[in-house]
Amino acid sequence: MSNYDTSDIRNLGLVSHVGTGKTSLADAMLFDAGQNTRLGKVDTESSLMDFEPEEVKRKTTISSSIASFDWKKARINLIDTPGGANFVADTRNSLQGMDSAVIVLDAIDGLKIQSLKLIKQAQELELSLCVFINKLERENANYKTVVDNLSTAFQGKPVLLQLPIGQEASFKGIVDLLSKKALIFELNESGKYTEQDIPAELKEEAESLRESSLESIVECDDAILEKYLEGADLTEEEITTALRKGIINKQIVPVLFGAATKNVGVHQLLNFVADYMPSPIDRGAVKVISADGSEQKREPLASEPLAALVFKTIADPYAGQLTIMRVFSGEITSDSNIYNSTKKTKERVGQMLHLMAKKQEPAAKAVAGDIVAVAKLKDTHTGDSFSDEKKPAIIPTLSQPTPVISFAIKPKSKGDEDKIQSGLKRLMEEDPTLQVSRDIQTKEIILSGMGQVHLDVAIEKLKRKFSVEVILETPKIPYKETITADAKVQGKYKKQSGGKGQYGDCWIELHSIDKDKSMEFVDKIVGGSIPRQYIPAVEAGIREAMQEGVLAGYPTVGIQVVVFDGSYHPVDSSEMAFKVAGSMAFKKAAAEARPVLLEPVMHVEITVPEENVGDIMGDLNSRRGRMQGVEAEGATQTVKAQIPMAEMLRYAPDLNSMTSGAGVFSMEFSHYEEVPAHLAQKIIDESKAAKEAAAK
Ligand SMILES: Nc1nc2c(ncn2[C@@H]2O[C@H](COP(=O)(O)OP(=O)(O)OP(=O)(O)O)[C@@H](O)[C@H]2O)c(=O)[nH]1
Ligand SMILES: [Mg+2]
Repeated sequence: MSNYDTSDIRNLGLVSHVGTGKTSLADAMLFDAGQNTRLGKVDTESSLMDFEPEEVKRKTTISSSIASFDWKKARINLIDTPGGANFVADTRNSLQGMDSAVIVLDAIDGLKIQSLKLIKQAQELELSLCVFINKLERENANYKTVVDNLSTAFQGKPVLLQLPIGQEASFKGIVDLLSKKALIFELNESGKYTEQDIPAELKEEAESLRESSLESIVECDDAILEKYLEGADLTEEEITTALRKGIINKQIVPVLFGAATKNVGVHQLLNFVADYMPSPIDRGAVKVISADGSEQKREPLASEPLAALVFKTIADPYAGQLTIMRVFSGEITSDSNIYNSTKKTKERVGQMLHLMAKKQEPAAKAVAGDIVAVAKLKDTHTGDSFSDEKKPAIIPTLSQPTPVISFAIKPKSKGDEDKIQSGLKRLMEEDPTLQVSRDIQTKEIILSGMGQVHLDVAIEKLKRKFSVEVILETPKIPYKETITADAKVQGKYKKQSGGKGQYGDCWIELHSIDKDKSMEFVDKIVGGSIPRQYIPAVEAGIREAMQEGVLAGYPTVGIQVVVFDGSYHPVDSSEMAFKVAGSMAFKKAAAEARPVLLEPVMHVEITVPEENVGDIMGDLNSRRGRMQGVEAEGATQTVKAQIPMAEMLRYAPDLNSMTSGAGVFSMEFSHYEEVPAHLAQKIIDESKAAKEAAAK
């Protein structure tokens, strides 16, 4: 266990779309830092970071891993995140533990949609970013194209700090533009290299790149810029200062190069992280919402009140739950009590832990800015905040993405229903995008998630961790409902016949808002027409009613509800009565507001041999597909389209037969759209019929 201060900590993430080499890079960093005796590899199932059986089997990261280790004077908390769209919630949550991230791209494909989305979120969280262009030694590497496409993706300016020496089979190493040295690597796995002069054929290019990078760097510091413009020579220290400043205030996105599986550029990346990436001190204060709703700041100091955020939970059937948190301010010692300000409960923490992938190491305490784990908390989940009980505060979190695919599930052996429910409950604690519900019409257990792979993994975990086997039945389309017009109605619940009665009365207006939002509640009650204490009950009644939409029983979204008037009775009014009134009002209003059915539309990419493209496009038409473009890559073409999920449920076997097994496709959720009227009626009728059948 090493001794370090907040200013030594680097909370660093590896973030980007699937398969670019994030885990390979993490493994190489751990090897170089002496944390592993050999270079762990995803391909040979020896990765330290992808250790869960479901990850090993698929050779892809499913759940982020954390490794804390020392590099020179820095203490690095490395977070390797999944790139797959199925597991994006875990990546997004993990961003909240980081101060900086390396966007790992490969030199073949460069940026892809999922990386662009993640870059956007990282920028919203004000993380400092750099780019690592990986796989330079691989066939078809073309780093120049990748670099050319970077500029529009970032708020900051991409600035090259290195230049590759050769690429594909002729890749030899990198030029460090600032020190003007060529690093020629052995390209085995040792990471060994020799420092040489820049090769003659690269000298000119390196010199002009250095000049333009330097110009971007000096712009980050006015005094140094002035000196530079006057033509004076800059010291190494001045360049370092300006670069560090530019990274911390997000003006600059440095670009570095390497090949993770060959251990090229990894040592240099670690040095770069230690020297330039922000510590929690550089990142500055975190914004918290205090108990009275006001925004406050908490500096990353031991002397500040505690503010910590749980960004990950791991369910273990034997060891219990492992809670992973980022301490933003204050500190936590082992064997103490802490206050969960989200749940308003106290938790007892035992031994504080640091993580090394699968292993846990004891830590005496968590200093401000650190990432730590604790075991066996009772009632704490991902997204919860810990704070000083006397100064309760909550750290705002990113919203969770909503599930896009649902399957009915059945136990393999009868009588396992309870075991399924309790196992799923534990899995949902580690993964908030996994949802379990009952089909209101058919009473089946419905498991919802971010994609087929997500649910397959959940079922494998259920078997491995909780020894219960289930079968995925027919997929269900997660339709939603929304409104297309405004409505203004009264919801009045009155029962006054002898004894204490019931009285709740509210007037509400519905307005349509963005379909990505579920509901916005606006309280415009003035003069106490509804007493303050009953307004949350009105809201609760409305929210409950929204869960079962008026058209076909699907959740209603995209609605602003304004409560603007009402009345009460001094004796008969109760929370219960106002809840019923809210629910009545909503049902009436939604029916009047021209409700419509929404369906999920998927972004689909289908790669097929050239001769099949005609058939594929014809078929997409019959599936209500909207073409987005076709890209040729050698003898194959990739068709991109938006297609309603309902039309894609049996696509895999159909594509197989259209292309004699040569075609592949991937799909991810894109957005919700209104179901065409003639199809909507059929869905509504089916839902009614199912409901009636279940009621019999
Ligand atoms: N040739 C070559 N292959 C690499 C390099 N780095 C990674 N790979 C390979 O790329 C594939 C994906 O690597 P991973 O490290 O699992 O990629 P990832 O970004 O963690 O992927 P996800 O976790 O699925 O998002 C594996 O087959 C690696 O062996 C590299 O520098 N050169
Ligand atoms: Mg990975």
